[in-house]
Amino acid sequence: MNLDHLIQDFNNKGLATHQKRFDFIKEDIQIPIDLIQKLKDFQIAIPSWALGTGGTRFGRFSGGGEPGNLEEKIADVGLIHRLNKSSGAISLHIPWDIPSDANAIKKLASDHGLAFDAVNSNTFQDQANQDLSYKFGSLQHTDKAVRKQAIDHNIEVIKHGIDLGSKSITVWLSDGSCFPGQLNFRRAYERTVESLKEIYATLPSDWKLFLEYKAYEPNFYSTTVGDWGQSYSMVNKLGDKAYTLVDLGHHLPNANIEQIVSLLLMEGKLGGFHFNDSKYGDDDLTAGSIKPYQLFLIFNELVDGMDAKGMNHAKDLGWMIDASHNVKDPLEDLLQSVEAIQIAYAQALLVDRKSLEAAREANDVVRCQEILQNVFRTDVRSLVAQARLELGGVLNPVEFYRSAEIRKQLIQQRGSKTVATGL
Ligand code: LRH
Ligand code: MN
Repeated sequence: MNLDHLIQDFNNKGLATHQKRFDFIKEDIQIPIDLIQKLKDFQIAIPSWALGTGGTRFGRFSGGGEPGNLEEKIADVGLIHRLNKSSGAISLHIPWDIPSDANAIKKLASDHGLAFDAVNSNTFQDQANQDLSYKFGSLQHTDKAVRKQAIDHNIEVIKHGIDLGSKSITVWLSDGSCFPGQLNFRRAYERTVESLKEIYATLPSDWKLFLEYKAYEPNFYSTTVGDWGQSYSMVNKLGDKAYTLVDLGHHLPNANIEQIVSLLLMEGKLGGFHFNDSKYGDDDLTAGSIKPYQLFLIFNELVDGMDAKGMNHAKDLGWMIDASHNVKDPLEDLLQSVEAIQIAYAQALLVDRKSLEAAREANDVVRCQEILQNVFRTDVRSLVAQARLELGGVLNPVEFYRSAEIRKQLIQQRGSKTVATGL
């Protein structure tokens, strides 16, 4: 789908309005000279399992035109990246997206300007051709044979990642228990660490292992990697290539995620993110759709902590979305999430850290809030749009996606009943 001319026309129509907004903010506030370049360098990976309509146990309402195979998923991520020029990577989930021909898939992805971010293992479902069940867990399982099966799967996933040029694996374990007394917490922890050590031992020298924690679901009494502390303690036992991954939806209500991020970063054990938003549980909603101020506060700690360590914002952490779309068009939802993340990052880059630290040292609480909320209440969308424009993207991706009737074209090409593998 060559959209170049359509995009040119669309941008030309919106250029005058954009320029007026961009000129206004440049007059209104001091824009750091490298801000636009930082936004252009900041790429957010799209999950291969979130390009179709998600669902819950109560129902799934497919929207049609969904990708029916890995090639079509790569085309959809390529489309998102063509519009926002900020989604230059795809994160695969194995076995949902096993590449039949890794080199062909790698070529197709690079044709779309895409790299492969973290590969994800899956020991939270039993596959048709699987010998032993993960009903009672995987790396924690009481049966050594089940643990071995799960370890071998993760090693297999790393192999697929190596073939695709990925440099990291994300391990999320649904392991835990549903009832008091069901599990020996210490044994489960020790078996999980022993199993992770076998996986870690096969990591190439330039790879990272991300250990993702989650408070609950599908287990509802305990989760063996249930919070940042458990993940942090485990990755410290594994070694320098192991880090904790923060999925924003994996916390108990009202957890202070920005504080968790600040401490993991300080300890050098923050690996990356699964961005989404939630009101109650692991709702996997559009990033910034429920708690945009929290997303800003998280990026405020990220910019502060990364600069304190001289880290490269674009390269040194894993920036990935993990969402599920029950009522929105998956591509529109993902375009909105990337926009919200870019806005939070742009605002965090505008925080006057010198004045903030001075106010903090002076315990001028009101001043601290004023500094943060002045930035949070600053409309930075023209800065994000300017970065996109300079990369050849669209001024307003969602509006363009609709005006070009892209979903209609996808339904004409793929049919209304296609179902994408994933959640
Ligand atoms: C678990 C999770 C994990 C993925 C899955 C698709 O809730 O966040 O990151 O493997 O969603
Ligand atoms: Mn996740």
